[in-house]
Amino acid sequence: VFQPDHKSAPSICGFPALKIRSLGLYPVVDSLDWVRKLLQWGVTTLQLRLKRTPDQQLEAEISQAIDLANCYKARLFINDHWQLAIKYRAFGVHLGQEDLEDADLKVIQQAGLALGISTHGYAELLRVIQLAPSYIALGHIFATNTKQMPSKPQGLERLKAYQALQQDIPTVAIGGISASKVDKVLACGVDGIAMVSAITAAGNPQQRVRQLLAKVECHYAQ
Ligand code: TZP
Ligand code: MG
Repeated sequence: VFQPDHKSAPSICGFPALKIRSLGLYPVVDSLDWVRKLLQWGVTTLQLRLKRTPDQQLEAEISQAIDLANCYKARLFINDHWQLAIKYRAFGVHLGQEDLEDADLKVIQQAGLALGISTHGYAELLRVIQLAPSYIALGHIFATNTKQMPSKPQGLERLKAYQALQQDIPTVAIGGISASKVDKVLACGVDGIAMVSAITAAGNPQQRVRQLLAKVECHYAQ
C-alpha cells in the first residue's frame, strides 16, 4: 500500500513495484508550522492531528500542509478530516474507532488514499484487521499526558502479542513513547513509532528528530 508518492512505480515486465512497508519515525503534530519544520528536518511520514483548530481555519491549514508534504513527497496522514484529505490529495487519512461509523472507507479507498486506524486492545484490533487498512496504530503503549485515555496502557508484552497476531498489515506503536523507550518498542517488531510530546516538547526538537530518525532508520535498514 505504501509508496513514496501517489503514482504507482511503472512496471515494464509485470514485476510488482517495490513498496515501503515501514512507516519509520511517525510524528503526530497539531499545526502547519510543525508539519513544515518536520519536513525540513527530513521526516518522511507524519500526521496532522488538528483537534483545537477553529473550523474556519481547518481547510486552509490542511490544504497547505498537504501541498507542502506533496512537494517533499512525504506521506502525510490527515487525522479525522477525510473529506478534506481527499479533496486536497493527501497521502492518507488516520481515523479513530469513533470515526469508523461516519467515515466512508470505500470513498477513501476509491480516492486512492492510504488509511490508518487506531486500536486500543485486542477486540478493536481483531475488528480493524477485517477492514484491511494500510496500517494499524496500537496504543497507548505507555502512560501519556497528550491525550486522555479511558483505557490502561497496553505495555510491551501486549504489543508483542498483537504483533504475533498478524503480519500482513503494518503496525505503528503510539502513546508515551519517549526517546529512551524507542529501542524497546522497536524490538517488539512494529513497523513505525508514532510520537507527539517526545518531539514537540523536546528542548531542541530538531536535534531530537535527527537522533530519532537516525535510530529508527538504522533499525529498519537492518
Ligand atoms: N493516541 C493514542 S496515545 C496518543 C494518541 C494521539 C497521544 C500520544 O502522545 P505522546 O505524547 O507521544 O504520548
Ligand atoms: Mg478521530
